[in-house]
Amino acid sequence: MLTVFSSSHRLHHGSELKDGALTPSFEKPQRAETVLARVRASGLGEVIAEQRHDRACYVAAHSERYVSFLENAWSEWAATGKSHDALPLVWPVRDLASAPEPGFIDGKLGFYAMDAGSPITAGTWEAVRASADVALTGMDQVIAGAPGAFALCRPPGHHAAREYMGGYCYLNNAAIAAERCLAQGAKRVAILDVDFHHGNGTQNIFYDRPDVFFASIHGDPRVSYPYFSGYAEETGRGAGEGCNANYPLPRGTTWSHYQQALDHALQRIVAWRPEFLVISLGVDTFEHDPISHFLLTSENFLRLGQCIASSGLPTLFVMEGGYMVDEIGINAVNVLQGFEASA
Ligand code: OKP
Ligand code: ZN
Repeated sequence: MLTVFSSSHRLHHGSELKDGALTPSFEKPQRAETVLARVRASGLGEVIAEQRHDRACYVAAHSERYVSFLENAWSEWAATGKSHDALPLVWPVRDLASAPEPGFIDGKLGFYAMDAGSPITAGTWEAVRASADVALTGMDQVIAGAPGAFALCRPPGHHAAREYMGGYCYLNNAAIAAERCLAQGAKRVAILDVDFHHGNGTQNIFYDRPDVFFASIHGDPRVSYPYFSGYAEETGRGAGEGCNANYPLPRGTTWSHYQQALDHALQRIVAWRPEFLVISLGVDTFEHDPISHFLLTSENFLRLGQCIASSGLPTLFVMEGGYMVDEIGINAVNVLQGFEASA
């Protein structure tokens, strides 16, 4: 299987506000390097660089003003004399939700963010757009006939909604890839999110859409980030009613229980008859992940890839989370090798 990788991811390394303290982000450059090293060591296949895509490919999944914000945020922040990471500190909650976009960077940061987990640094935009280009380049391979491809994206994307960043995510790489299929003539695309955290951003982007089916298996939002979405009752809206499926699972979930949700999600996807499948591939469901609470083993990730292959769909794997840096390469590549062994 072909892997797409961009060295530009190294331009993005920042801090997050965690448990009340500013600390180096769990989402660090070493993550992508570890996965890349495992791809090469395992002989998975060729590794190619990303091809630059038109900005319109990003605006397909986001609003014009949000993409402009991402492009300009660092220079507006730096213009106020600051050189450390930009993080939001005030948000438009409930009764303030219809406020207009502020004209100053401190206000814009909160307006376009769901949390203080997505720092903007000098190199962030260049890394973010390269990550989206990695997903687009991988999707182009699958559209051209590859049965599977791996977009080794960093930073990740599934928490990024049409108009906000959050949870280490800025542009929604999986959503941008799905929009690419539709722009190239596909009628129906499915996205399955197996990251530990609910893919709230992807759900937001496609919530009222009948042409994209979104399913997510994740930690129950009652006790797990992002806390405010991912309930089973969220099934889509309007023309998109019935095209959204959430599988919230308790802390401590092991493979046997996980696999039941996975089989159900895949059955629903196959019955919906999509032309392409995009997997939001987080491996933070691993038993030793430092910020998550499922108990999958490295061997279980091989099974996960096999189950995905059983759908028989052309599949793009898009890297999302996974923070046990010593193991994420093994676990991600296990999914891909499990897929290839049974494709
Ligand atoms: C991004 B991805 C929990 C802190 C959560 C943000 C997690 C973002 C995860 N104590 N911080 O979905 O892997
Ligand atoms: Zn995650």
